[in-house]
Amino acid sequence: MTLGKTGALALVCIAGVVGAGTLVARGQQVREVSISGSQYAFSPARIEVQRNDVVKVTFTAGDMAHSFTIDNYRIAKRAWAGQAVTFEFRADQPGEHTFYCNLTQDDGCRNMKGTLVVR
Ligand SMILES: [Cu+2]
Repeated sequence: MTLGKTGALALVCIAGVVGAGTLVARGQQVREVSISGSQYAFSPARIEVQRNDVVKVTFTAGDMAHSFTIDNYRIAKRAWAGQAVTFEFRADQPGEHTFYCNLTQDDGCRNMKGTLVVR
């Protein structure tokens, strides 16, 4: 087999996977969302996405370390004061999901709550 034939076969394989929708589903959107946590509150406190969107979150902590936690999605990301953390997840569970700060060193963090709406 020549190198040229190998290359052509590889291309066919990649095209097949994409066509089957296993790698990148048709109509899938990447939603970029910026959220900040400061003074015991998230801003914005409500995020709406479409089901199966890939949600790319940039979470920034302001005054002190905070976390962005969603139990149903097994997400728990901590950002240090003045720093940001970026992560992605696929919004495959419809409904309303509470996000909160799970850090325990400060009582005020218990009041940090927001809602992720997956339509
Ligand atoms: Cu906090």
